[in-house]
Amino acid sequence: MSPSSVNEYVAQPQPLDIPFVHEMAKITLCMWRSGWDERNGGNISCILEEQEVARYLDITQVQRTLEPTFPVAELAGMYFIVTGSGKYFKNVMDDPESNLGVLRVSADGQRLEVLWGLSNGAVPTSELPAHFMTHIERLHVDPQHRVVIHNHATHTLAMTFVHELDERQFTRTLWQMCTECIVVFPDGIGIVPWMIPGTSEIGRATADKMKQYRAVIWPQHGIFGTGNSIDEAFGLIETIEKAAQIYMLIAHLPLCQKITDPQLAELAKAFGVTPRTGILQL
Ligand code: 2HA
Ligand code: ZN
Repeated sequence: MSPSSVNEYVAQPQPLDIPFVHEMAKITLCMWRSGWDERNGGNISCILEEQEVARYLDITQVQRTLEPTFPVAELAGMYFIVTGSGKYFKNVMDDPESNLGVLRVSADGQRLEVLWGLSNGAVPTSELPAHFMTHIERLHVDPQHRVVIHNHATHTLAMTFVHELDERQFTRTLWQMCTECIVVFPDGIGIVPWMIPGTSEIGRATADKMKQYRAVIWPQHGIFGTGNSIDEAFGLIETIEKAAQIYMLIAHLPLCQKITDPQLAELAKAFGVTPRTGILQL
């Protein structure tokens, strides 16, 4: 008998062979290496298509269910990959199954069904209220919305100690720091007051800002960025963080020149973007 006639083995995909798992492992490692996700800092959630999930996982097998403490009915039937609560971003690449989870919101919108990962009783990120409420609001604005990323971007956090927390002033300062900023986030950035993390209250406040903004700053804590892909949400945070870094490098020095508001308006026009009104002083 040849080996092929007895071979009934069906290869199971290794976690890192699953594209949406690999992408999460790659971005969490990248964010940890950037120094923005110390210890268990930061969390990510991405909307997945059912077809995409069903290609790699048995979507008929619910491992366990969780009861959210906030409303998720609008997300009924949707699939997500999320980071786990208390998990360290530096460890995701080596053990995706312990540090990430694939969830489905139950058809009645009352429960979360764990389909894969979050092994050994792990639970989704403590910031799930902010993530899920943000997904709901961003989907209203943009049906292509998919990703929410939270991290503790160093200079963005530092800037919230020394810059006034007025959204317009903060946005204008960021736009002035790097030429590309106004092109990348012409809608500006939202800021919520300092609040206790992990609560439905900060989740609601963040999601309310997300009706208008794709990025929201939590003073003395970090940032939330959203987008249609991990690249887009991460790119938005990277751009804001770069501007904040420049600010923290120059704010205490005498300036010899800067990008003027008329130049910023001209730039926006050249790139075909419309800056949020009332920010540039023209
Ligand atoms: O636990 O960043 O905001 C991770 C966090 C909480
Ligand atoms: Zn945080």
